[in-house]
Amino acid sequence: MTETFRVTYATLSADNDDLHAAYDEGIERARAMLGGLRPFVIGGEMREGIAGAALDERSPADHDLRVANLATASAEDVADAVAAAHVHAPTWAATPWQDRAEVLDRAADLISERRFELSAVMAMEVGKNRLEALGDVEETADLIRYYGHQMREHQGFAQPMERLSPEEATFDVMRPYGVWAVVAPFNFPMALAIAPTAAALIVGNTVVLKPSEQGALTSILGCEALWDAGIPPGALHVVTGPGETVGRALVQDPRVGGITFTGSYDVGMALYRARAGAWPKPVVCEMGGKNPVIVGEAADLDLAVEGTARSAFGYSGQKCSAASRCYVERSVYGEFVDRLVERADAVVVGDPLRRDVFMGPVIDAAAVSRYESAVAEASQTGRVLAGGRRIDDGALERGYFVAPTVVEAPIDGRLFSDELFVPFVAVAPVSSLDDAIDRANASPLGLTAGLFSREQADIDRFLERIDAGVVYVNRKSGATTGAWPGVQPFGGWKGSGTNGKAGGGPYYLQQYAREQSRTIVS
Ligand code: UN1
Repeated sequence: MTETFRVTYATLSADNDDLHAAYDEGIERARAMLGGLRPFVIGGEMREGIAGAALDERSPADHDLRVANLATASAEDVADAVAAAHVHAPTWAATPWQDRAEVLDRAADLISERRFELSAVMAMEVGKNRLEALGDVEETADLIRYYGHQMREHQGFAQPMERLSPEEATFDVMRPYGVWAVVAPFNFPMALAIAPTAAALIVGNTVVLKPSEQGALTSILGCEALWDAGIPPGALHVVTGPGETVGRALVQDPRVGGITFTGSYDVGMALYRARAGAWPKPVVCEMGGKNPVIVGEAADLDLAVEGTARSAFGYSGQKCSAASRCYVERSVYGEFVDRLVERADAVVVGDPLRRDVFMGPVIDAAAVSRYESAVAEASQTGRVLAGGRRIDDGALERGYFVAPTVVEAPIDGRLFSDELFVPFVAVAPVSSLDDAIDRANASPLGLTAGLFSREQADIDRFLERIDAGVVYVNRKSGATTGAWPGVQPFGGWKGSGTNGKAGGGPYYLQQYAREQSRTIVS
C-alpha cells in the first residue's frame, strides 16, 4: 500500500503498482499547476516583479513543456521582502517555540500528503526520476520533523546554568538572529530550499527564500505547504529571479542576520569572504563535492559496482554528493571497470516521469557543454569506456539527455579534480589503499566518500584518515549519495562547507541562533 511504502534514497527499487498508480494521478494534478505566470510572494501578497522580465521556464526533459512563466523580482521587491521579514521578526521570535514546532510538524505532514504532485512537478521542472523526486519530497518532510524533534529534545534550547551566589538566577538561551536569507539550488528544490527555511523558522527567525530559477516552482509549492500549515505570511517571503541580481541584493541587505547558501564552491566562497557587513554574519554554506569511491582488493564487487553506478548516475550526477572519481586497487581494477561499464550501459535514460527510467536529462545547455568538453578531454588524454554521447533519438531530442559515462583518465588531471555535475565518472588504478586515501584527500573539497572492502583493517584505516563529512562503507544503495535526516547527517569538510555541522544532524539548528547568557540578580 502506498500509505506504508516509504521511499528514501536507499530504496533500490519500487515495483509497487499502488505507488505508481498514485504517482500517475499525481502527474495529472501536477500538470494542472504548470505553465502559468508564477508570481513571488511578499507578506502574503503575490507580486509580478519587473514588467516584461518573466522567465519562460521550460522542462529540461522537453523544451516544449512550459513549467512556468517565472516573475523576476526587482531590487525594490527584495528590499520590501527583507523589510517585511524584519518587521515581523519580533512577533515570530516571541511565539512560543512549542507553537512554532507544531506548525512545522503540520507542514511536514502536508508535504507528505502532497508528495505525489510535488514530486511530479519536480520531475518535470528539474528532470529527477520518480523515486529520486519522491525521496527529495519525503526527505524534506523528515528534515522538518527532525528539527522539531531537536527543539523538543533541547527544550527550545533554553537551560538553567550554575550560579555563583544564591541571589543570582542564570540561564542560557538560544535566540534567533532576526531575518534569515536562504539561497537554494536547483538540484534539491524541496529539500535544500524548504528544510533550511524550516530550520531558520523553528528557532524563531523570519525567512526570505530565493529559490533557483531552475527549481522555483517546486520551491514555491513547498512554501505554500508552510503557509497552509500556519506559518504567518509575515514570517516567510519568497523572491524569484537571477542570483546575480536578486540573490546578491538579498544577501547584501544589512538587515539580513544570517544566510544559508547551497550551491557552487565559487559562489559560496565569494559569499563567505564578503559576509561581514558592520559585524560578522553567520553563513551556513554547503558547496561542492568531488566525491571519491575507493575500491579495495578485498571489495565485494557486486556492491562496489552497484553503489558506484547509483551515486555516479543518480539524478544525472547532479548532486553535491555524486561519485565522480574512483580509485581502484590494481588487482581488481580490470574486473571492476568491465562491470561498471556494463552497468553504465544498462542504465535506462529517458523521460523522468516514466516508471522504468533511472536517469532523466541534465539541467540545461551549459551542463551538456560541460559534459561534452569532459568527454572530449577524456578521448584525448585517456579512454571513454562507456557513454560519451548526447542522446537525441525521437522525443529525447527535445531535452538535454546524455549517456552515463565512465572514462579512464590521467589520475592527476582535471577530470579527477573538477566538479562537473554531470553523469560522468573517472576511474584509475592505484597501488594501495593509502595511495587511494591520499589522492581522495588531496582535493580542496571534502563532502562525501565511499569505501568498498571486506577487510576490517581497511575499513578502520579509511575511517581514521578520510577527510570528508559523510562517509559510507560497502553501501550498495549509494557509494557516496543518499543521506537521510536523523540517519546520516549531511555536511562537508574543507571547501564543501563552512561550519563543519551537518543538515539533518544533532548540531544543525544551533547554527541558526545565537547564545544569550542571562543572569538575574535578586
Ligand atoms: C546535494 O546534492 O546538495 O546525500 C545534497 C544525498 C542527499 C543530499 C545531496 N541527501 O545524496
